[in-house]
Amino acid sequence: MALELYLDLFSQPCRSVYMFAKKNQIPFEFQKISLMEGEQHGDQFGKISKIKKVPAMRDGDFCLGESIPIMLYLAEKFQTPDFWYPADLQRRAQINEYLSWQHTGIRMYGSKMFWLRLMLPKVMGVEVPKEKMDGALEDLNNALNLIEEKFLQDQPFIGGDHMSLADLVAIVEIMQPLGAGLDVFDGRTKLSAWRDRVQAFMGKELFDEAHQLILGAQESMKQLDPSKLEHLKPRVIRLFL
Ligand SMILES: N[C@@H](CCC(=O)N[C@@H](CS)C(=O)NCC(=O)O)C(=O)O
Repeated sequence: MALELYLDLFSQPCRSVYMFAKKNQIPFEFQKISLMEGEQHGDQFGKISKIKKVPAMRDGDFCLGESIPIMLYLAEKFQTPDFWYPADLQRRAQINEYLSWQHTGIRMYGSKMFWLRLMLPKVMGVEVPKEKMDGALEDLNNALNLIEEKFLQDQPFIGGDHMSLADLVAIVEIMQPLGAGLDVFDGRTKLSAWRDRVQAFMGKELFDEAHQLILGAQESMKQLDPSKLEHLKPRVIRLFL
């Protein structure tokens, strides 16, 4: 049975797993789980992901959730090049530092911006108080400053001289607010130059393909029937407002 990846490319961690597998020519079957339609709550998917979140992976009888362990599993199983997750003790530790920080350090701020700027006000008809938006923007900017000043410093990549898992995980998270029309690269020359290096390394075709859904969200959401998102409303409001 082919290795299966359960993904929705609206999701940041799904995009990193998707691009990692594609870039490393790892054979897999793409199993689409639509978050907007609540497919992650289904019983069938519950057998694949104990936490009912994407990304998830099935390799034979073995199932795994969480993007980082999935990519590390794929890296080991398919012996991907060392630079993704270097064997060198201190370089690996630096990459681990970013991979541990990002969950709470930036991912949630990128998601929050997507929901506060686009989904809640423009799709679900929920008013977002100005102070909530201002606070979210400040959190996101602080996280981006930290990436530029502390993680990147004057290195070409977060992982040092070469692209690594840390850079892949970072780029998909930093791209998320663009889906809601917020250009986080505007005025950030260091971050923009890094984005260009990551994009060139991954290949523009793969990069664009992986980000097509999120970058087209403002248009595609206009076609969506808002009543289909009612099931998400209470949780999103509790999380972000
Ligand atoms: N820490 C996890 C995050 C997984 C996660 O939160 N996935 C979200 C999409 S980005 C999800 O499946 N949400 C569905 C839900 O919470 O109902 C990872 O890196 O894989």
